Amino acid sequence: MSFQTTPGWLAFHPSPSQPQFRLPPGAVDAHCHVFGPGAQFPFAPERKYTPCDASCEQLFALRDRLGFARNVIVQATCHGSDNRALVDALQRSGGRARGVATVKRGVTDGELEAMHAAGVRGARFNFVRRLVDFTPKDELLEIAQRIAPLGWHVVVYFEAVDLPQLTDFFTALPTTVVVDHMGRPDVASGVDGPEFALFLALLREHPNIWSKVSCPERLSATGPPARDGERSAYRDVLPFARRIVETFPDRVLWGTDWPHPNLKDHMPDDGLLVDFVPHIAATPELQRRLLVDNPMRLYWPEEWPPRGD
Ligand code: 0GY
Repeated sequence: MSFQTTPGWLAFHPSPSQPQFRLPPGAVDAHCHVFGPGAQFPFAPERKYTPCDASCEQLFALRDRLGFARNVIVQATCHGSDNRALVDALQRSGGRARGVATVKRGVTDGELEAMHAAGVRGARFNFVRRLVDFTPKDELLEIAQRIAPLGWHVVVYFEAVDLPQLTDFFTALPTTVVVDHMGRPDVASGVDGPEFALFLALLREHPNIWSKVSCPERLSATGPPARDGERSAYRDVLPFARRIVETFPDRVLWGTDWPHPNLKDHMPDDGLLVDFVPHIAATPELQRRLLVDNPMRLYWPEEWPPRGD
């Protein structure tokens, strides 16, 4: 099947630069996607956008170029709850990728077990209205109860403005809960503003809730580097990510978000995104927790901590 991309769709960067920041050995890109290829893995009829193809081979080439050891591949909404492209990518990764799927109420135990065997370790609940239709909370809670015995966690994606009405649901979930992209704060409202305070309070009061400190390119108003060759970018997002990393160093994850769906203004250079990391995690210790210890503990617990023999 061939697909026409959404008008204005920006394709991922064709030749990302080599990061200046050297990732610690074993670093995990804990938020990235595969799209199709559509001819092999058709996009879902209920999707809200049609992306360009972005295959697992291209993702693994980026992993190697940037210096990551592993990936966590997150099911994108353009594939709905058809996880075949995700599972195929996990199976082709040689054990170097784990996944977060989208599942619906009708999923069978056998399907969950097959996904687990392929490397799925979480289910994603999406509350961003431009991306998905509404799913009733009782259905999501039921799914969370089904996946909990497998040791999976729940990944949630929402806009900061919706947090007040979602908090009761998040705090009732029986698993670890990972929030995508810092709960998408409006960075113009300030790192000490009431909206971000609510998110910090959620993390402080609920030790099972983690945050990805990813996607400065999505959250920034100041944007990418002003001139060619400058590597410092997305300065307005820095204080938000830094606050979370320094306050909750054992519950943070980072990922590229390749291939960067739905960006309208610019497509980031993934090398520059990696160079953002030492600005939000300033010490080797914080960098190691963010990029290695935390994702390994969550996604490869059988290998973590490593045995010292
Ligand atoms: C992201 C962000 C977006 C899209 C999706 O699954 C998706 O379609 O997550 C977005 O448009 O903000 O994390 O990739």
